[in-house]
Amino acid sequence: MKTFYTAGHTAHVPQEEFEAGRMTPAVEVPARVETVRRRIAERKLGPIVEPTDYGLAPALRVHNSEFVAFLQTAHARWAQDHPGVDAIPSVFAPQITGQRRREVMARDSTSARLGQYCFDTGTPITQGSWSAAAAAVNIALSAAQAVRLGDAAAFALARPPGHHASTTQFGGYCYLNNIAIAAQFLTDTGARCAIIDVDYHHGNGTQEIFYARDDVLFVSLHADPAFAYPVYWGFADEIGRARGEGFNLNLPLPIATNWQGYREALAAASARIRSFSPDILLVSLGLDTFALDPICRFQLQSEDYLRLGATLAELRKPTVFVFEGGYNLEHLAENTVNVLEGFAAA
Ligand code: OKP
Ligand code: ZN
Repeated sequence: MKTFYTAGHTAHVPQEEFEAGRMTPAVEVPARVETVRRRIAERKLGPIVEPTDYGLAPALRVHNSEFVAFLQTAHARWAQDHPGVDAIPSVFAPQITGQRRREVMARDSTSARLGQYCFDTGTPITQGSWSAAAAAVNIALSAAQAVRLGDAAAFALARPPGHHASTTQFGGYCYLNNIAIAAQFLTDTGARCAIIDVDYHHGNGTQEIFYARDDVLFVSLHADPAFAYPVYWGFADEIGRARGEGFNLNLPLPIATNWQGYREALAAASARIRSFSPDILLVSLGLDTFALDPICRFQLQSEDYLRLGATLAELRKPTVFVFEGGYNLEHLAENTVNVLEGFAAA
């Protein structure tokens, strides 16, 4: 299996996020991808390949163009007034709509723009966020292209992650939705795509992007939003809208879910994917379901990731793995490679 990777991600070095009333050290850091890259090389999983540049057009198929334009210049604008600190929004006013919002936006205030295009305070825009986010998109697209051209599977070892980024908002450590852009790119070539999101957190951005559509299936296993981030999304009654009704499946799971509980939900997810009959499966591969993850509360063990990979392989579909969360730097590489090896061995 090819792994797509570029050192471009190291330009994105968030310092701190605002969480639970104070600034805390960032957990979505360059070492995450670097440790996984080293283990893939050690385990001889396959070649590590630089991505191709696809430009911005694929991202603009799923994201609002003003949102993307803002992301590109946000740090430079912010730095004029706040040199040396990352950009984090401090004002959110979703209730201000219509004419008043247009007036405020016309004033072009960076603070209003940040609040408009972001939904949390945990996703700082750093000097290198844009270039890294754009590189992550190219990684996901390159992995998608490899599978489209006949590889049985490919791994997009990308950061920052993407699954929380919606059409018009960044958040949850995500700026551009790597997997949604890849799925749209494949759909545009005529492939029928299903996305399974196994990150601990609900992929609210991916859900939103495809919510009213029946051509891309979104299935997510995640911590119940009743107790977990992203709080507002991921409930079981979010089933899609209009033509998309029945093409969004959320499987919220309780605190302390272990492999026994996880495998049951995975069986339900697999059944829906089989009935959808995709040409290509895309996996939002978060490893933050691990028992020792510092910010999450599930109980999967390292050997369970071999089982997860094997279960995904049983779907017998060309598969694009796209890296998302996972914050235990000691075990992240082992767990990630276990999924890929479990998949390849099945
Ligand atoms: C990104 B990915 C909860 C704070 C949560 C944001 C988590 C983003 C996770 N107390 N902060 O899905 O792994
Ligand atoms: Zn996560």
